[in-house]
Amino acid sequence: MRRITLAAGQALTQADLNRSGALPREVMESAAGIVDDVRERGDAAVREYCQRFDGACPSEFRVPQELVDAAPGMVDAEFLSSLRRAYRQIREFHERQRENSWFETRPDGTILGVKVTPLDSVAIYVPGGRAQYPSTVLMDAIPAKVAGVRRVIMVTPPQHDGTLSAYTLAAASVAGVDEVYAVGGAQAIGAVAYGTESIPRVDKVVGPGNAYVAAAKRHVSGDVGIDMIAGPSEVCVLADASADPVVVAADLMAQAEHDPMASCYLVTCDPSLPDRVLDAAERLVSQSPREKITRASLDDRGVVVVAATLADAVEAVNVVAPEHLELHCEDAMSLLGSVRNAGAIFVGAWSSEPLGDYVAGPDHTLPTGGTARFSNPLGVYDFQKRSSVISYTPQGLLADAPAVQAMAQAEGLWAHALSAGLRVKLAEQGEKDF
Ligand code: HSO
Ligand code: ZN
Repeated sequence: MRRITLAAGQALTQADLNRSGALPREVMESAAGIVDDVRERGDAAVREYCQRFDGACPSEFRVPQELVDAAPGMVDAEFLSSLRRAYRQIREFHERQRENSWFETRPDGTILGVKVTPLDSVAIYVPGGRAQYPSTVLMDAIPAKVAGVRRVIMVTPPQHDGTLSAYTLAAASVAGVDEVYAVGGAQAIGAVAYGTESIPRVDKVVGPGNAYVAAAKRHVSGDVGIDMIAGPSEVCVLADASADPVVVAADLMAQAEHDPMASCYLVTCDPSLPDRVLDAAERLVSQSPREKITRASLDDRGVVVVAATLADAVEAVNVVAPEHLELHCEDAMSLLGSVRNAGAIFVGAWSSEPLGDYVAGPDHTLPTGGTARFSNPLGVYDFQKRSSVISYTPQGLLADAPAVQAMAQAEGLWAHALSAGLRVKLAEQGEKDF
């Protein structure tokens, strides 16, 4: 891990972090080419890319519903009951995010409000291939279902034999996904954005994926809704002298093992802690079946920041704006007020980040790459849209029309003034059935 030592009052900078934020141009171009080809040639193009990138292409992209329904019976009982526990807790958490329509009536009877409507159809992208992420199925599908989306389809790359894992299908069944398609990569994003003969076009596509998926989402954005562009996973542990170095090491490794590109940050005001954490990590990592990935992430992308005071350390965390933040400090809850930028905040040493990955309830699709400065965890709000509602009475019209006329005149918009002015006359004549 690279070490940065800050003098008292010295701020961490983006340059110190050396984050490779933007998607490489070759990736953007290649993903755009695939999406455009799928848009033009439909299933035939999807088939070709599927064969080329996944090494297999199912004869039908749609996974028969009987297979999805049967999947919970194919997985071990402990996994299934854990999945159901996770489902309940994630659903309960997301129920609180549901936004309701609201209306208010002015004294003159005019009604104003917001009508909240679920999106008609969405696609959730679930990464696949080597890794299996049934947890991501729950995290992406549950908020959509809680929002009231009628058609939630899932797209995920097939395994080398062209099938999907029973774990992923079981999660789709438990989460109530309506249709499952064994298709991944940029070609899946193109398919759900524009529709093909066998894959439906949807209103929005969400969920994490590799750089090609992210680039494809950026390319289709505007024609179809997207959530955030997800980058590699990140964790930042803010620790003081009270932290247990072995626990901190395990938590850094839990993120590092996702991806050689995952970024782990250790921010501390205890100069002796980093070496103790790194020693512990060295001992643990050799026991990991994912040693290579974990090491690559920690060695190439890990950063240790040693600040002079706890307050400076918290400010450094705000500059990192990590996807996940763990607070391993005495009286961790008291720091919460000064943390401004983080996707999910795990307060206190008991709050292991993997609890949030799987079962706690909050969503694990979170802003990465510093975007926690301005964006949110995936939530029910991503699947609901709002329409303004405006309903005037004659009294309301008479009160507001002069302002409309004056402003329309200033803007040189004659018919705007006419539209309000005509109604003033009608209201004054007491025309009721207009
Ligand atoms: N930590 C990952 C989510 C995940 N972990 C899925 C395990 N499975 C990104 O938030
Ligand atoms: Zn994880």
